[in-house]
Amino acid sequence: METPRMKPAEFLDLYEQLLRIRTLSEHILEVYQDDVMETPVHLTLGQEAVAVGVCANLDKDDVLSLGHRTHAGALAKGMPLKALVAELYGRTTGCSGSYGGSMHVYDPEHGLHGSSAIVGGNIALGVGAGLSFSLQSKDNIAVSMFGDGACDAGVFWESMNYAALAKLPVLFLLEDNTLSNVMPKSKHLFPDPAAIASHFMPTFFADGTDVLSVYQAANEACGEIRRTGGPAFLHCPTKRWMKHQGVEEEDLPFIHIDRSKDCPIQKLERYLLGSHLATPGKLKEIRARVDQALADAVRFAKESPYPNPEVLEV
Ligand SMILES: Cc1ncc(C[n+]2csc(CCOP(=O)(O)OP(=O)(O)O)c2C)c(N)n1
Ligand SMILES: [Mg+2]
Repeated sequence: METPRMKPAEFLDLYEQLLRIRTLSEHILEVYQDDVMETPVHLTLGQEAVAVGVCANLDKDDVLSLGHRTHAGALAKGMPLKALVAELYGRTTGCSGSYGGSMHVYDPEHGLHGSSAIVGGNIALGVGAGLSFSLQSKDNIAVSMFGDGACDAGVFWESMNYAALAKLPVLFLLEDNTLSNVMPKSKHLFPDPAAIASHFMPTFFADGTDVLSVYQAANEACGEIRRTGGPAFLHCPTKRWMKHQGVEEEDLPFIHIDRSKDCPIQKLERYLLGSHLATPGKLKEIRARVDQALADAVRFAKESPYPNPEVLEV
């Protein structure tokens, strides 16, 4: 892989973003059993690199369309941590005013126009955003981010067909953790979506556990979309560390995870230290900043009000 051409500060920013998402997951693991978050959670533990590597190539006005597994994408696209944490705690200051929870996050200011728990549904919403950009002659990109399970849905194939026909600036981002809930890909998906996509749009591939690999591939894919105005496909195999939903570790016998080798954060740490882009002291400083930001966000959430039941009266 070609090493991305970035300034040292940009490498460190990727590190901080990965850590911010991971630290939130770890907080959820700590408190979830206490019933303080009345929302199902689909954690992004181990999968952080896909969203971070792609979003580092996007502008604020570019759109990211998310499914049910939202935390990494929302934060990487720029949603303030406080807004997401308050939403998880069910407070009115949350990104969806407490009505959405983990699966329905909303922050149009940062290109997050709502996420969908209908598997595959958000892919078409991303295409709609791409159509809107195209009709307005804007050179923005819409990213539809989805899992291998969503590739089983007709809407996935229809969306790619339409985006290619109408030449829309859409990045189809496959975050492939090889699982649809507990079902392995070999049992739920026959074709290789990237191989088929490659017949009608430029197709890219990245190691989804390596943020630099994702950054580089997304950089090329986004460059292609901005140059041609048409769609591209990016396939990122990754690993899900937790069960599909909730806070228990994955224990499917056919899933093998090495928490050091497969960890996007440790991978980047090794690269930063090995190439002298950061010192251990600098990384420690970033970790402290991220911990403080999470503590502030949790305090903000806990001090925020729950919704007033009267708002539900018609
Ligand atoms: C249309 C539809 N069918 C089924 C479900 C139930 N469901 C929720 S998540 C999920 C698996 C999705 O797998 P994938 O798209 O690979 O995403 P991942 O959870 O792996 O991130 C399923 C089947 C749903 N929410 N919507
Ligand atoms: Mg999956």
